[in-house]
Amino acid sequence: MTAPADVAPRLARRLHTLADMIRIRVLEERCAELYGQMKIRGFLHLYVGEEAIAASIIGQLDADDAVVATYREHGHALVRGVTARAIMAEMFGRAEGCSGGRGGSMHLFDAATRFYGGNAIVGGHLPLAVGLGLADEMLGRTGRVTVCFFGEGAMAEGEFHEALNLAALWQVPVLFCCENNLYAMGTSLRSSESQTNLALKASAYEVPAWSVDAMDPDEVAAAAERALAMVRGGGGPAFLELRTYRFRAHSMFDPDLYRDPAEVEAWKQRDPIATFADRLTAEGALGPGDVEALWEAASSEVEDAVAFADQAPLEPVETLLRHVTAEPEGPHDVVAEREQEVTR
Ligand SMILES: Cc1ncc(C[n+]2csc(CCOP(=O)(O)OP(=O)(O)O)c2C)c(N)n1
Repeated sequence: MTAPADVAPRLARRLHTLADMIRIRVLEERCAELYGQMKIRGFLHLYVGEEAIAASIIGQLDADDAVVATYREHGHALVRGVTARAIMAEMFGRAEGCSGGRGGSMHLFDAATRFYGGNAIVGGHLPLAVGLGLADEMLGRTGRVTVCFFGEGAMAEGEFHEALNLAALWQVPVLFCCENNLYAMGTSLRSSESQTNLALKASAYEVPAWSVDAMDPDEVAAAAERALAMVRGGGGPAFLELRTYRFRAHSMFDPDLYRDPAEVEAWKQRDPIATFADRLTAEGALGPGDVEALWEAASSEVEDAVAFADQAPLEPVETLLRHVTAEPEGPHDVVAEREQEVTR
């Protein structure tokens, strides 16, 4: 019996997903250490435990697609193609960072890979995603998808309702990906929402919606493949509820007193990296030493990024006002241009 034609590419994609999950994990565990050493300052929100989502979904995107994420976005940026160096330099606040060192952990941005942040306001980036999708639509760039990642906390915000309503009404090509880790800071979903069936909530706007076990990369990949094909083919927006869990606290400032340690431990038993590596090994897709080699490669990549960030320069004081105020004589003096138009 011959194997279906897509078996080899599918296996390659699954191996890639495992490698990407490991890269995210190593990058972030290193960030936690660097935070303790005060090399990274400010806020730091880690994605540890949730890696299957970014790795499985972003791995399926084309270069022309767009990604918009929250402040828990280091992994999304990394698998989208922002280099570990540019990410780490941004964490360190250095000029070589992907946002010039001005954004830090919560504001990674890279126009070249169409990675539109890194957004700190809960729910604030959902309308941005609809705008990106609408722009693609209006400019006739058919076949493109904007993928928007957000936590379940954002579904309590007005922007969620505005974004889903307009995306559905105008059939905008956006895949909404709700990373439901059950807690918005210290507030559990069940203690704050009357409707905890999030796919049902999304489908109230006539958006096709599915709930997925996001501790299983194969489940996420299958759901994303179906949803992306639908959106890409002109079917309007789609929604995925990705059921996941963060293994660490909300941020480095959070003492994490609101979760039962037994609950955290139970979810850790379903660590997507360990279970997926075991599955691929059991299937014979990975041999002895293969998983260790992936961890070592990720470690080398991250250590190179740390060394790079550590010696990278800060932005000089002289240029700090660039992008803050309009250049007085430059082509971007919007006020003067507008005044000229009015007096013409
Ligand atoms: C509009 C707004 N309100 C409150 C906050 C403070 N805040 C930061 S993160 C967060 C929790 C968000 O939880 P969720 O959307 O579930 O995402 P998660 O952090 O779990 O990934 C809150 C309330 C904010 N940044 N923006």
